[in-house]
Amino acid sequence: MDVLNDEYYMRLALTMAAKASGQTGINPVVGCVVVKEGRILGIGTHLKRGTGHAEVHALQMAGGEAEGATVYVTLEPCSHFGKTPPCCERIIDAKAARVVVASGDPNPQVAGRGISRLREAGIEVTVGLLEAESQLMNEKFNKYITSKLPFVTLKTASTLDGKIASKTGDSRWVTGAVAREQVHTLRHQHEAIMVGIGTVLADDPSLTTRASVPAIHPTRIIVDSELRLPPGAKVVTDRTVRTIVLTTERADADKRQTLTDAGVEIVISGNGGKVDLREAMKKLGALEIGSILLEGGGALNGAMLEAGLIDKIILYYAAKIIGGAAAPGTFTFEGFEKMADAIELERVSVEMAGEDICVSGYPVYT
Ligand code: AOF
Ligand code: ZN
Repeated sequence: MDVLNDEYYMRLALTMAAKASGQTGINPVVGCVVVKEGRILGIGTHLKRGTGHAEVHALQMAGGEAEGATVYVTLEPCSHFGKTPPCCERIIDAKAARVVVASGDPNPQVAGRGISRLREAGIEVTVGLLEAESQLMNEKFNKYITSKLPFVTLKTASTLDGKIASKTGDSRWVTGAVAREQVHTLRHQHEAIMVGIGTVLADDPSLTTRASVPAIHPTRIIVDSELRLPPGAKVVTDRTVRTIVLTTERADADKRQTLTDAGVEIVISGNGGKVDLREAMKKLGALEIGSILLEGGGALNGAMLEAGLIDKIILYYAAKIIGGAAAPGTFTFEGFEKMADAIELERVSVEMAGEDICVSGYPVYT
C-alpha cells in the first residue's frame, strides 16, 4: 500500500466533497474516487439529498473497469436503504479490491456496518485516512444525525471593543467586503439563518445570500416571542424563501392567521415569557433543519449561549474601536461573577479576512 498515493486520491475526494457543502441538506458531503493501476476511472460527489451517493456516481463512471480497483471515499459507505440503496452492496457488486475510508458514518443506521459488510465480502478496507478533515467537513451532519438537533454556528461582526453598532445604531459597515462575502458563503453552508425580531424591526433585512458565486438562500428563522413581525417586512413579502417564526402560545391569534396566510410558518415553543429556545431547537430539528447560522443581536446571542445551544462561534473583528456604553454588544446576558466561570472556546483559530480578523472556536459548556 502506498500511503502517499492514498493521500493524493483521498484529498481529491475531500476537495470534491467540500464543494458540495451547503447543498446536501441534512445529508453529509461525500466524495469518491475510483482508481486502478495509476489511472482515475471514476469520480463522484453526493450533490443533493435523495439523489445518488458519491460512490454510485463514481462507480457508474468507472463501469466494468471498477473490478479490482481501489475506491477512495470520504465517509464510510452506507449499509442501509435510505432514500437510495446501500453503497456497500454497490461496491461489492462492482468487485472492487480495496476501499479506503476517511471517517466512519455516525448515522446509527450505518455506524460501522458498512465497513464490516465490505470486509465480510472479502474487500480490504482501510479506515481513518485524513479522518479529521472529513469529520470537520461534516460537523453539522455529525451532530444532527446523532441528536436530531440543528448544529448552530454563531457569527458576529463587531469592532475590537465588541460593539455590533455605534451608540446611534449605525452598523453600515462594521467589517469590510471580504468578511461580508464570507458571511454569504456561511449562509449558503447552513440550512437556516436565525435572527431576533429586534433585527427585523430595526433593519428590515432580506436575509438572503448575495455571494459572488451562486449560493442557496437559507430558510429564515425569526425569534419573536410576542409576534411583532410586521406583515410588510421583507422576510414576509419576499415569498421566494421559506420563513419560520418562533413564538409563544401567547401570540395573538389574528396576527398568527395573517402571517400564516402570508406563507409564514409559525412554530410555538413555550407558553409564557420568551421563546423556549431548547424546545424550539427540537422542533426545528423535527422539521429537518440540520444547521442554523445565528446572526442575532446581543440578546438572542446571549440567550442561545446561556442555554448551551451554540456549537461553533465565528467572530469577525474590524480593527477599530467605536466605544459608547449604549452601543450594542455581541453578547448581552446576565454574565458570570467569576472569570473562572466564563464559557471558554476550544480549537480556537485566528485568520485574517481582508482587513478584518476572524476568530473561531467551539464553546465548551461545563
Ligand atoms: C454514502 N455516500 O454519498 C452519502 C452517504 O437517504 P439517503 O439515501 O440519501 O441516505 C442518507 C444517509 O446515507 C446519510 O444519513 C448518511 O448516513 C449516508 N450518506 N453515504 O455512503 C454518500 N451521502
Ligand atoms: Zn451510500
